[in-house]
Amino acid sequence: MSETRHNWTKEEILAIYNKPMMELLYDAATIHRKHHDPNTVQVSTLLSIKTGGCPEDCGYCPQAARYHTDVEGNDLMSVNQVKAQALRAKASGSSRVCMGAAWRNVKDGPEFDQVLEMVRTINKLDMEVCCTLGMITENQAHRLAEAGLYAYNHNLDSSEEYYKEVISTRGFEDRLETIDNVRKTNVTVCSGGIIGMGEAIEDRAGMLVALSTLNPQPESVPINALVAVDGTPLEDQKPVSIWEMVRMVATTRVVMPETQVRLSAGRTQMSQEGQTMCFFAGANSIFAGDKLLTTPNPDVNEDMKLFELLGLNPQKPFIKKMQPKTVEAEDSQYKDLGEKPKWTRPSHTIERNEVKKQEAKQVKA
Ligand code: SAM
Ligand code: DTB
Ligand code: SF4
Repeated sequence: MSETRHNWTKEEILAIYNKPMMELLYDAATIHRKHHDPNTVQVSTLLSIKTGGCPEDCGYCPQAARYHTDVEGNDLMSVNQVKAQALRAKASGSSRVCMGAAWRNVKDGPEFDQVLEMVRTINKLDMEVCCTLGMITENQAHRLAEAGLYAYNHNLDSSEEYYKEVISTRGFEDRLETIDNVRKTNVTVCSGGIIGMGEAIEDRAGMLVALSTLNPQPESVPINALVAVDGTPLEDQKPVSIWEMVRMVATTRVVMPETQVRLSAGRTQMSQEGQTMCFFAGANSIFAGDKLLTTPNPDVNEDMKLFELLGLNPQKPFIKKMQPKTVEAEDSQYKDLGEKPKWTRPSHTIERNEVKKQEAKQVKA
């Protein structure tokens, strides 16, 4: 029987990851169908509500201002623009809209108020609403919850050790604290990471230890394959093989039996057969739409053809949890505190990030 455990060790997780493929697939698929309908896949649409110009140095990210990438920055979208996009997403079969902002953390003030209004607007369209806005305080988490937020995405990205090789401007501990702040509300937690950044298999296992030992475990775990974007410090990383992706998905499924495992960035590099193996291994969610935040994603029509071919059905909204009620701004219990939280800034040197920053300065000069 696959009971949810919160005491997985790195050794145990490595042993699962390294099982002979047929055994790993069989175990993961068996656990998957005990906890989920294997023919249902949840579909989310991403919307970049504030693009580029981010002060962080995340080595994988095309939106970091310090690197020279082709991303065009945009100010915060209007509530009406967001509503129009959400309606399009709903018409194309998505049950959730995930709004991403290229921010280090949320700042109280008019822009956050506008995001809260976006959350209220989408919840009223009877869609699940997710946000990924960087670090948030407990009060900000409560304000999002009151607006009707269904999920908050905040990735650990890698193991605590490898995280330091990729990002120097924000700390792993702060990521955990944000997840903890979300947990103090009724908003569900979406947290996962990226493979293919040059990390060891031990780091993948380390990330899964950090996620699976959270109690409760995240309701949703995105597994991203790095999209290596020109100009970022990770531009030259080799694409991860489909076998690694399948192993990562299957291992995630085994250690987090109840979570929604999301096959996230990197699907354009995967064949339909490869994605099918990931679904068999326990992935039961995808991001649909021709764009992720700034990079390409498979065509929606192609995704829907694959669903038809495989007999997969998109999940309806609010199957796992009731729709949150929206509290209007004027009735809110939680005030704008004008908080100035002190999130840590480790500031160690990551050689490849420095090199890319210097190169970008020369291009811009
Ligand atoms: N700025 C916020 C933050 O970092 O929390 C929210 C947006 S951020 C783009 C959300 C997540 O997207 C990151 O944590 C990372 O896991 C993923 N991501 C960003 N760039 C990626 C890339 N090139 N390939 C794969 N995943 C990526
Ligand atoms: C997640 O884990 N992956 C999504 C979502 N959460 C926000 C973002 C992927 C971004 C890929 C790079 C880009 O398109 O900018
Ligand atoms: Fe900024 Fe988020 Fe990109 Fe890091 S991942 S540079 S915090 S947008």
